[in-house]
Amino acid sequence: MVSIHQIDAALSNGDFVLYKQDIVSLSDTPQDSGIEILLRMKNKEGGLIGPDQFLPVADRYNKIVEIDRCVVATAFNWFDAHPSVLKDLAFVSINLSVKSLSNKRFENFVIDTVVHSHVPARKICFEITETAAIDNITRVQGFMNNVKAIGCTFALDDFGSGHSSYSYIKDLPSDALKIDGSFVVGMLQNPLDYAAVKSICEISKAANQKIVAEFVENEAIVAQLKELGVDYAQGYYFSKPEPLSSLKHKRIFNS
Ligand code: G
Ligand code: G
Ligand code: NA
Ligand code: MN
Repeated sequence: MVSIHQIDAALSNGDFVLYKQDIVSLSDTPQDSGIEILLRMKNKEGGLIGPDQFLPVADRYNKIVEIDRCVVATAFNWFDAHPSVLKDLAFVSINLSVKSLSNKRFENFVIDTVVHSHVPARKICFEITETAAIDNITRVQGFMNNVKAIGCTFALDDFGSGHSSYSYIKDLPSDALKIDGSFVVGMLQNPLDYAAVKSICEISKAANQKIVAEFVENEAIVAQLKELGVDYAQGYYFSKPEPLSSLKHKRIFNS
């Protein structure tokens, strides 16, 4: 774990770096695929560390909303500077902590950023990641409804694990569920994991939610997910997290 001083220093020195991982459409329309933005932090040695090393510390010191603000600002700045990259992306998912959603000033900042950007709002999906149970459901509903009103969508991240429960589908106006990767990796070996994936698929359909599976590591799982009606897959089978800036060079390899 890093210290809160390192996090503060990283925020003021611009040492947070955006990575991305592909989210691939499982229908026969690859143009529907998108990316998730993933956060990394530069450490003293010049290496990069992942969210598990700094988000728990940031959470304890109430710095999450500042980090989410930094991610949103950096991502929109980057896409406004590289608009052609968006032609190949159906959507860009950005993680927001559920704690940030209870902050009205953060809501105003998000709406202001989306409205003043050239990124089409319909291409932005916010993934709600939970480090804690939602303590003010009315405020979270307000955030989601106001941000949906300008055209963005929402996914419930890591669905089925931690605090994320079926009641959130009833209470929150989400558009997609992301099945927690811990159920997906071993779903062909472990009947309990398979049953969890299947039941989340069933409830997703009943609730008219798109379904995303993460931690998809092989072709056999892809085939099973297609059979269950999963819409999107993300994982090492398709691509590893890589710097967002690598998107600039994508066309060179494609054409
Ligand atoms: O990429 P990695 O496996 O390290 O990400 C682990 C988790 O950290 C993700 O599943 C996500 O929930 C969270 N995360 C990644 N990037 C961000 C971010 O920019 N903001 C927030 N709040 N959480 C993030
Ligand atoms: O918290 P969230 O689920 O958004 O973050 C996903 C994290 O899981 C990323 O940090 C990434 O490094 C990791 N990850 C991505 N794809 C795979 C995968 O196929 N298998 C495993 N085990 N981990 C993955
Ligand atoms: Na996520
Ligand atoms: Mn997840």
